[in-house]
Amino acid sequence: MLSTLSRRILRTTTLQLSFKRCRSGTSTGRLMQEDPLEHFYYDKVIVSGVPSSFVKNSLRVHEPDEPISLVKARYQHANYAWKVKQLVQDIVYTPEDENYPDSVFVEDPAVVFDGTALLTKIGHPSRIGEPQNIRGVLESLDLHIVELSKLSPTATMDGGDVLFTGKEFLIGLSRRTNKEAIEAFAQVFRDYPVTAITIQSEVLHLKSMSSMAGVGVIAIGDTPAGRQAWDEIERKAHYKYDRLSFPDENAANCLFINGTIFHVPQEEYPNSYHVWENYNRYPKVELPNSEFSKADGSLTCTSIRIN
Ligand code: CIR
Repeated sequence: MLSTLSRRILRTTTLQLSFKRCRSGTSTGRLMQEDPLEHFYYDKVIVSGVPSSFVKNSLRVHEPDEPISLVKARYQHANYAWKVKQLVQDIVYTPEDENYPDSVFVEDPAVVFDGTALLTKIGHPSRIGEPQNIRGVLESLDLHIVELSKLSPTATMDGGDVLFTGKEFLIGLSRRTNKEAIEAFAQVFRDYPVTAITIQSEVLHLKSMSSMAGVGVIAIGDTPAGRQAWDEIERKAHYKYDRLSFPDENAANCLFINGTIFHVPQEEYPNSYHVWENYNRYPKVELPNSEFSKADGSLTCTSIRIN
C-alpha cells in the first residue's frame, strides 16, 4: 500500500512532468517526456551510525550552550533514516566508528554522482581516514571509485562543499576545500560545469548555509556570508536560480529527495520557520537536527544520496 508520502511524490511528479521534442534522427518531432526532478531522484541513501565519541570529540566551531545528548542524537538519526526510508528504496547503513567522532557526517568523505564515487580528502586531519572507511560500502554498490588524493596530492575537499543544482556543480572554496580539489573534481565529473564559490571563513561549508530547495531554487542564508555567496553564484554560475532566503544560515540546508523537502523544525530555528511554512511547492517533512547542529552538521551532512 502506498504511504501518504509516496502518494504525494507521485502527485508532485505527475504535475511536474514536462515535454520536450526528441532531437535524434528519425524520431524528430516525437514528443519525449523530460522530468525536471530527474536529478533529485534517489534510490539509495547511505547513513552511518553515531559513535559515542561524537558527543565529546566531534569538531565544532563553538562549544554549544548545552552538551550533545547521545541518546537524542541517535534518536534524531534513526528518525531521519526512517523518514527518508519512506521515499527511497534502500537505506544502506554503515556501522559507527569510534575512531572517527565526526564519521556520522557521511556526506563529507565521498561525492557520488552518475555511478562514480569520488573519495575526498577531508580538510581536517582528525577525519583523514573516513574516505577509506567508506570505500567498501561504495564498492558494494558497484560504484566506480576515484580517489581525490591520487589526482592531486595537495587537494582537500569535504562533500559538504559540493552543491549539485541539477544543471551544474557549485563548490565552496572554503577552509576545507581548496582550488586544487575543485580542479580535480572538474576532471572527474566532466559532463557538468563546475564553479568555485568563495566561502567566508566563519562558515564551514557552502551547504552549511545553502541547499537545493527544489528544481531551480537555491535556499540560502540571508547573512553576510550567505549574501556574498549568493552574489558570486549570480555572477559566476552558468544558470539562473530562484533564491529562497533564510534569516538563519543553517535553516537553509534542507534535503530535497524524490520530490519532498525535509527541513528543520520551528523549535530549532524560530526566526526562519516562516520561510519553510510559506514555501509550498513541494510536500514537506520536518526533521529535528539539534544534536548534529551542535557539531556544525546540517541535514544533508548525515547522508549520501545516490541517484
Ligand atoms: C566537521 O567539522 O567536520 C563536523 N563537525 C561537521 C561536518 C558537517 N558536514 C557537512 O556539512 N557536510
